[in-house]
Amino acid sequence: MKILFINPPIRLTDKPRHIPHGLAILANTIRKKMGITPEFLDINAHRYNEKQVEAILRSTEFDVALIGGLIPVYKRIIFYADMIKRVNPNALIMAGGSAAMSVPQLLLQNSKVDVVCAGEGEKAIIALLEGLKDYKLEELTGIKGFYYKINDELSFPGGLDLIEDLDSESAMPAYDLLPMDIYLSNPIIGFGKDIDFISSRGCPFMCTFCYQPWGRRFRGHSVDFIINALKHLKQNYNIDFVSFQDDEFMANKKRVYEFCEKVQQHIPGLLWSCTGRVNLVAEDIVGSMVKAGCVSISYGFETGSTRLLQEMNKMATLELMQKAIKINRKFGIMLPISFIIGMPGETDESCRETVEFCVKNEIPLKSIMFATPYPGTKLFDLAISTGRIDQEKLHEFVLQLEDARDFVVNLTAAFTDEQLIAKRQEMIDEVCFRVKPVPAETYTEKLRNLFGPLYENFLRDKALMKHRAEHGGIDIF
Ligand code: B12
Ligand code: SF4
Repeated sequence: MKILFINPPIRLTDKPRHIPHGLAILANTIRKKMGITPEFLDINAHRYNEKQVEAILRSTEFDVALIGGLIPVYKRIIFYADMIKRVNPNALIMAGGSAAMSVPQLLLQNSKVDVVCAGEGEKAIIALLEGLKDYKLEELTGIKGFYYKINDELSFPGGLDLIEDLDSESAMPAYDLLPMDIYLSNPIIGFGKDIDFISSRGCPFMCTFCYQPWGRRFRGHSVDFIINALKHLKQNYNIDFVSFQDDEFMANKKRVYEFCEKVQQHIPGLLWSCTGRVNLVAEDIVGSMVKAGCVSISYGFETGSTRLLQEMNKMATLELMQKAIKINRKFGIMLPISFIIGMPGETDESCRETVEFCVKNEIPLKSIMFATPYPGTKLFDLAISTGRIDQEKLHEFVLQLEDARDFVVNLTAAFTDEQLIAKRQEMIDEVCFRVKPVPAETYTEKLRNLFGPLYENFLRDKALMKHRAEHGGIDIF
């Protein structure tokens, strides 16, 4: 059986920096468990145009195509599924990732995809592919973990339990099948060769705008698994930096401390960043993290309004947010913060509270997204039940979804669409006017302290500097 993985393009306004973890993990799982080495067509990394993709599909032999990603690739899965069936009508198309599992029926009804993975792919894909060696798909529709479309009929025999032990049942991404040189030349947060890594699944919190397919139970890879993967990345790709993209890297304190103890011992000089949460940071843990090479902890503050924090179930307070700012600043590490405008209940007054919070704490309002009801979230259910999204036009709605910097739907009662779009810009402008920027020399000094020679090399690379100036925006202190 010949298997082809396809990573559709995402965030075309930016360079490709994030490796397709889900697909690359499955590619490695298939190689390990079935002894088949799949082909990997990484359209996102290479930014192939349609003609190039079609030519590659024509010259590649494959029986099964596996495609997936997050919700903005929904439309691209549909597009490439069409192309695949045109080029290779007998190929079976399987889709997964949040673009597929948050709207499985919708995707099957509106595309040439045959099968959608309903959750974690590791166990499910092996069961299905093993079955396909001897049987046709029609005979396998009892295998759990997938939605099937056979002769336009949809069926779903049920989901699978979540993986208990990620170390033994999941795998490291198949880095060798990816164009790592492309990913490593586009740093995410750090300087030098920066790679992203996901070391856990699940988040104990339930913010209303967030999609949590893995539920509230935090499941982490062991520290030894992480260290082995990072050692592999150091030895094979000479990485300088790791950006942990976990939903909540700090959810398990014990794991964080153990990681801090071991990382420099095994990979001396490695720098890293991670996601944090205001109720999980404290001076002692951040101190250990910084000693172990951490240079950035990012936070979703979302709003300066206590009322809205409660309404979005953020389980955070303005006091905790201020404490997190102080801690990051005390240790001199970066402080990327994101905000949301336009949650249901947003008013002029709550926008004012956000602006005043930023001004008081001297935070630039660089990253402020429109509240977007992504499928699978509480916000999505609310937008449907209140008629903000027309259930009859769900497919059209999902086709529009991209980056949350783009406005899609107004969830507020206080603003018209135009007012909300204008409000966001007003807030950015006002904070920019009232918060004094960190002087250039202090800023350079801070980056030098954190990154040492990696920063000096960056200063010599004019192209990278230009790109970072245009697309960076996360190096806030
Ligand atoms: C890294 C990441 C990104 C990266 C993209 C990486 C990439 N190359 O695709 C970047 C930073 C670009 C990104 C951007 C956005 N993101 Co994002 N991102 C993530 C994050 C943190 C990790 C994704 C990941 O790799 N997970 C780990 C892998 C192992 O899980 P997985 O992909 O789901 O794969 C498993 C299964 O789904 C399945 N599977 C996956 N693919 C396939 C394919 C087949 C054929 C099969 C059988 C199975 C299968 O098997 C895998 C192993 O079990 C997730 C949060 C999360 N925990 O997943 C959010 C997440 C995916 N992002 C999300 C969102 C909303 C966005 C944005 C739209 C937000 C924004 N603020 O603008 C932007 C979109 C930008 C754009 N213009 O398109 C949402 C998606 C919601 C939804 N309903 O789809 C998530 C879930 C965050 C959240 N909790 O709400 N994101
Ligand atoms: S926004 Fe962060 S803390 Fe809230 S549920 Fe999502 S991952 Fe968890």
